Amino acid sequence: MKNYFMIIDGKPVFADSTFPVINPATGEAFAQAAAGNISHVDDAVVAARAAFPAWSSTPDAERQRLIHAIGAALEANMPELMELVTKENGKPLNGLNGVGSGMEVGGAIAWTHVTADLQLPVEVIQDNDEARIEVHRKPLGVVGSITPWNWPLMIAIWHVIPALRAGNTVVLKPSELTPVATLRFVELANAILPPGVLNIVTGRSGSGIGAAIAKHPGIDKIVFTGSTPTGKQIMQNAAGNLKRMTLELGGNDAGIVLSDVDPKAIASKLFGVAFNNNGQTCACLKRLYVHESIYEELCAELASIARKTIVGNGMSPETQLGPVQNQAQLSFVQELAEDARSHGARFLCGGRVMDGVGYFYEPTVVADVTDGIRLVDEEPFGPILPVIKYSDIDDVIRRANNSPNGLGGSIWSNDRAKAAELALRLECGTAWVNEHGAIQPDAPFGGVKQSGIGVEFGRYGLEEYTSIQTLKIMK
Ligand code: TXE
Repeated sequence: MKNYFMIIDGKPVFADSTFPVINPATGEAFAQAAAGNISHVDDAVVAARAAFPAWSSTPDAERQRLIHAIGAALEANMPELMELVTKENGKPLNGLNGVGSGMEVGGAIAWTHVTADLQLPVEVIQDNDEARIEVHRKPLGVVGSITPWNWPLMIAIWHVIPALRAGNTVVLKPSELTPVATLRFVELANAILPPGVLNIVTGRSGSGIGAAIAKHPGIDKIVFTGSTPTGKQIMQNAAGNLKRMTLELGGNDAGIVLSDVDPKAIASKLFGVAFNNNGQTCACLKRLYVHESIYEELCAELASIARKTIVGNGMSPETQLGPVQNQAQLSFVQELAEDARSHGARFLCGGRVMDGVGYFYEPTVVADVTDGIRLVDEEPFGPILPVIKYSDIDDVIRRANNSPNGLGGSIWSNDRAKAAELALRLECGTAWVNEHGAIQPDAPFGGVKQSGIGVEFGRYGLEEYTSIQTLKIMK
C-alpha cells in the first residue's frame, strides 16, 4: 500500500505515523497518508513566510510560466490523478453526464491555465495637473487553504492557483478523508515551484491541524470550502490577526420549474444537476419545486431515470454514480430519509442502503414533502432529492428564499425573459436559467447569507488574494 508524504519547504516529510485512506466503494484502506500534527503547521508557515519575499517579487510573466507548467504536469499525470480521485472520493471515472474524476482532473487543468492568464492591472483613477492616483493589487502573504472531500483535487486547485498567481505562498490542508490526489498534485507542483511556495500538511481527524491553520499568526488569509458550522469556527479562530477570508460553505439550492416546460424534455437534465457526484456538490440542486400542473409527470420521469442509473464502483467505466463518500454522510442521508418517511413522504424509488460492501445508497426521489421537514430544510449532500409541489410563483420564490443558505438557485422555463426576471429575485450567489450548478473559471462564484463570504474564480476571485494599495503622486 502506497505511503503518501507531506511536503514542507520543498522536501518530503514523513510523520511518526500514518493514517489509512478508505476507498468508499469497498470500505477498505487503499493508501496511507502522513499523520502530521500542529508542529508541521508551524514548520510549513516558517517555510511559506521565508519563500514569500522572493515569490511575491518574481516577475509576473515568470509566475505565469510556472503555473502553466503545473497545468501541464497535471495533464501529463491525468490517468493517475483520476484513479486517485475515484479511489479516495468514490466518484466514477466517467460518471453521470460526464461528471466524474475525468471532469475533476480536466477541470483542475483548465482552471490552472485560465487562472495563470488572469491579470490584475494597475488602475489609474485620477491623472491630472494636481495628482496621479493609482490602485495597486498586492499579495497578502501566506494563504492557509483548507479543503473538503467532495471535489478534493479541483477545490485544492481553486484555492492554491489564484493564491500563487497573485504572489502569495501557501499552506494547504486537505480533508483527512481525501488527502492523496492533493498530496500528489503538491508533489508535482513542487518539482516546478521554488521550495516553500506551496506546502502541504496532512493529519488524521481530530489532529487540530485545521484549527491551528485558522489561528496561526503567521498566516494572513484563509480560503476554506466545507460546512457552514466549520466555517463559523474558522472565522472565530481567524480573528486573532484579522485574517482575510474566503468561505465557500454549504448550500441547499432550490430549483423552480414553471408550468410551461415539457417534463420529458427537462427531466434528464434536472436529474443530472441534482444527482451528479451523488448530490455531494455544494451547488447541486437540492430542493426541486415543481408547478402542480406538471408535478406527477415530472416526478414519474425523474424516478424512471433514477431506476435506470448505474450505481457501482467508480473504477468501472460504465458506472454513473459511485458510493457516498463516507459512513457518516451515508448515515446522515439515511436519517433524513427516515425522517421524511415518518412525515408521510412518498418514495418514488430508492430509499435504501444497498447490500454489499461500500457506502452505497440507491438514487432516491421523494414526493409529497414540503418545507419544514428536515429533508427539505437541511442540505442532504447525498443521492436523495425532495420534489415539492407549488401553485403560486410569488409564494414559491418566498419559500426558496426562506433558507439560511444562499449559494445557487435556478428557474426552469421556456420563457427565458420571465425566468431571468424571477432568477434575479432568488437570494443566492449564482442564479441559473434552465441550468444549475454550472461554473466556469472566468465567472465569479460564491454564496450569500450563510453560504459563504467572498467569491472564487476569474478576476473577482483573484482579487480576494490581494490587498489594495493606493498610490497618490502629487504633481
Ligand atoms: O465538513 P467540514 P465535513 C457540507 C456537507 C457535509 C458537511 C460535513 O453538508 O455533509 O459539510 O462535511 C476541516 N478548523 N459540505 O465534515 O467539517 C476538515 O478537516 C479548521 C459542503 O467533511 O467542514 C476538512 O479539511 N478546519 C461543502 C474541511 O475542514 C477544520 C463540501 C471540511 O470539513 C475544522 C464538503 C476546524 N475546526 C462538505 N474542522 C461544500 N461547500 O461543497 C474541520 N476542518
